[in-house]
Amino acid sequence: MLRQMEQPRPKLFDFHGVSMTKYFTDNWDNVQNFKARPDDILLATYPKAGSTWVSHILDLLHFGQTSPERQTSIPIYERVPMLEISITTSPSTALPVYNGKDHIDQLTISPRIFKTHLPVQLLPKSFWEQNCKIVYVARNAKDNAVSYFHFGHISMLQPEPGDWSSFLQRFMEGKMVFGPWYDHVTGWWEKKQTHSKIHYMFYEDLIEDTGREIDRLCSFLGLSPSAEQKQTVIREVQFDSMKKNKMTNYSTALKMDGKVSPFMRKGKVADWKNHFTVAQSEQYDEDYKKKMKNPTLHFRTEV
Ligand code: PPS
Repeated sequence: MLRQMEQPRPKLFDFHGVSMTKYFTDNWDNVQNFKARPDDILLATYPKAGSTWVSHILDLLHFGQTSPERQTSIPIYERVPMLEISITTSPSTALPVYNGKDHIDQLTISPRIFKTHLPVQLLPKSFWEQNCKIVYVARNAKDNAVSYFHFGHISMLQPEPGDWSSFLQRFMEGKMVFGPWYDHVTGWWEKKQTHSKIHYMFYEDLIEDTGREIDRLCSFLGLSPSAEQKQTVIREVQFDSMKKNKMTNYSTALKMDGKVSPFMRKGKVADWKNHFTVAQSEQYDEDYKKKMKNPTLHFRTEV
């Protein structure tokens, strides 16, 4: 059997018009038949937009007072599992069998909180039928691309990222797991205009003022934490706290090689400036203008 980090990387293929790898499609029929509950809270993001950050915020807000042992004993990716992930056995893989949908079905907490990276058009219909609350987090494309590039080096569930310039080209072409960033953020943004149960957040806003964003989130969720509880949440979700915390920094995750690059890498806005050349940035901005046509959706590439 191959060792964990020597596994072959998965291939990208077209799946209902979106690039995917088998780890997110193998359990597709079950995922599409998922039975949501009206009080479920779904966190949706494009990969690398801050889902772990907001997972921890949501978990602390709901269970920080009543079940504090959760935060010290269960890794964040198990407290807030991912719906579509599915790892099945094969002779060439050393990964344990796991699927997010079964995990969620077995959760005994209420409300259940779980996440997805699916673009809006692929979300199972039960979420709309049950009118669940959905929190969407978006991050500016340049930083999102940089974070995704580094993640490609450590996640065995991703295709090889290649060098930065070829990765950026593929990011612009939408040849990424979960498809084009442009369609993802716009699709969810447009859905929010007609669906009141979607709270759309920006990573940059969270960086700028975490307390303000937690207040907005609480008002969407109908939560009223005490001032003290809110301060505790703000403190525990700071980048440095989460980076040190084994239950949030992914150091316990088998499918990642944190020695190459840590999961909690930088946690900043505008790190793209350390990766994009001037020419790449200009070419990118040109292409961005063509793809991002909705005048109401704005991203900040610095704060
Ligand atoms: S994943 O793999 O899709 O679940 O990744 P995701 O959690 O969505 O995104 C990872 C990036 O979010 C950063 N992060 C944070 N930034 C600021 N503050 C806090 N607390 C925080 N927690 C996670 C993480 O560092 C990744 O961004 P980069 O730019 O790579 O550092």
